Amino acid sequence: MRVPIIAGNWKMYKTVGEAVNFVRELAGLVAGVSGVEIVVCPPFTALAVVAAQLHSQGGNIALGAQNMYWENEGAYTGEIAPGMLKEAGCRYVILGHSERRQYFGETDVTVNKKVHAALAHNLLPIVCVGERLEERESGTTEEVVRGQVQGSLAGLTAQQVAGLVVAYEPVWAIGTGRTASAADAQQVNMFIRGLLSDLFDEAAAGAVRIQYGGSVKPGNAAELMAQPDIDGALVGGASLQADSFAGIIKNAV
Ligand code: G2H
Repeated sequence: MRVPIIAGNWKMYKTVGEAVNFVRELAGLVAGVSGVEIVVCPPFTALAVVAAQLHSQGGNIALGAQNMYWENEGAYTGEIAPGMLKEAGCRYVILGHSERRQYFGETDVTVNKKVHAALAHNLLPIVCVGERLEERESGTTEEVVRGQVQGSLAGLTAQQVAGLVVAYEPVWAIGTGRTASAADAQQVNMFIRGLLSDLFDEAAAGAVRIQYGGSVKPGNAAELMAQPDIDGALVGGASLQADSFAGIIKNAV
């Protein structure tokens, strides 16, 4: 039985003050909600204060980061190390988001290094994969996703794969208001689970949680989450207002 995981990817939004107010409001809205794991992923600057706020209010919200570098420390101006995220209170880290791939040159090779580094520091990666519009239209979705999954998860053990999260985010559905249909999302998530069974083993594939991401809203969350291979959502725009994020969370259970 996989517990669904709803993660809010705030991207480059919210100041420290806004972040603290947000988690205070969200806590009130989701108090007592069970059967779903809730994660917020603020910008780096707000991680420590949000961690402190989550700790002081108690409750059921975990913390994640949106990216990290794979080295433990060093002369890497502008980068953040896995141990720093752990110390700041993170349990999760989003890796290989399509915006990182598109604007910051991330590849399956760099994502793979980050995945290994995160696991070595007891951070659970949320590994993002997904095809671009032209790839979907040319019928290469599965080929693209297969390459990303294979490359990003290379060298992991089945046990490590069982504990992480994969987010299927078709690039054409991100921030566009255009959501993949529940059936389309289910089809790719099922493909990913089958692939993980081939690459690792059936137990890992059965345990790994595979989210859908791309314009998830309170209105479409229930149908998406009802699909057998969709185990939660990675939510961008609709995670920035506490009421809409809480609506998605409640519609996921
Ligand atoms: C996809 C998603 C969150 P949005 O990037 O990762 O964003 O929900 O705004 O499409």
